[in-house]
Amino acid sequence: MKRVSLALLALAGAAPLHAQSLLDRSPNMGGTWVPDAGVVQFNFLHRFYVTPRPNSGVINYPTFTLAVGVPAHVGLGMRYATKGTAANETEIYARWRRQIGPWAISATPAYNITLRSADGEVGMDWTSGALTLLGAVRGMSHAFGEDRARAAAAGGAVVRLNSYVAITGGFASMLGTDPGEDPAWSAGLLFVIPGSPHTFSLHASNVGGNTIQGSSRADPFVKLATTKPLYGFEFTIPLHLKRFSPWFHGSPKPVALGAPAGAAIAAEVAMAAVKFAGETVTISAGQAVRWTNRDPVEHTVTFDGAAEPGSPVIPPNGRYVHRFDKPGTYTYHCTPHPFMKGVVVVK
Ligand SMILES: [Cu+2]
Repeated sequence: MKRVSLALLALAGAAPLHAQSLLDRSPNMGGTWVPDAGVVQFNFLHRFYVTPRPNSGVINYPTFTLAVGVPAHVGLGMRYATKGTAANETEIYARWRRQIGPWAISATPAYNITLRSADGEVGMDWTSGALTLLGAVRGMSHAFGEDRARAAAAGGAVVRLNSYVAITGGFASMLGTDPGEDPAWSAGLLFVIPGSPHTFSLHASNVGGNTIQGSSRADPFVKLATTKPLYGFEFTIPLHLKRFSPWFHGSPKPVALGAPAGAAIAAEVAMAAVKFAGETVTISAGQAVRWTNRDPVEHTVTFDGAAEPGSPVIPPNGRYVHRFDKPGTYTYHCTPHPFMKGVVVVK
């Protein structure tokens, strides 16, 4: 449980590349994406084009993905594309992922309910510093509503400019293309929203519905409808199941951490709304500070430069007391949320 909760904290914090994020893949590739265990991932992908004047209108192509991470690096998911290869195209899938050094491989058996097709993908990616290269082979038992098994190949790249911004591109093609069947492509910018677990992409593509089949060739219906690519965005929302535990268990039990050792508590600091309330407190040597976690997520009190031993993970409704024996200025932060900062001045 502890390992799971630490993984959740990592996802909630500003450590985007440890968690699965949009910065791991190009818009038309599933990559080797598996949500961390105990996390429900909701991705909203929205593409559109605008019809010409005078009757300008926005034609929308949304794809929703709902996936849950279970132990052993497995994700179970469902995709729903309102205007995919077929109307209301629905695909269910499982994905298993394994990391070996810079390589990650994934196997994704899937079933396209709408097209009654057993689909699947084997994906692989390789990361070196800022660069991730992706490749995938796909198979489908009943491609695009026909009684015909087909295969496709896909590739892409992500270049991370820093921890928060990346550029990406990718392509996919059916193997043995039919006349008039064009490859799929996507290109865009990927962002981590700082201080949040959300990632965001702004991109262009010629694919309407992002299922295994839909993302394997240019969407012929899009091609009929417009000469331009679709523009769009994807937004990722990881929901940590643990956060909902108060719905089922009431308020978490109070937990007291640290050793008061008879010291007078001279200052109280609340941890609320992912901030240390009262950023600077001043006490005298030999006195103690008490931190109280009023957030539904875990925090820590971690001193910069190992000036003092820090706290263990402080659960919701947890308290931590620490006595300061030596005068000085002690700056600290929260490990999962490094943007949470505070100062204790000891006179
Ligand atoms: Cu925190």
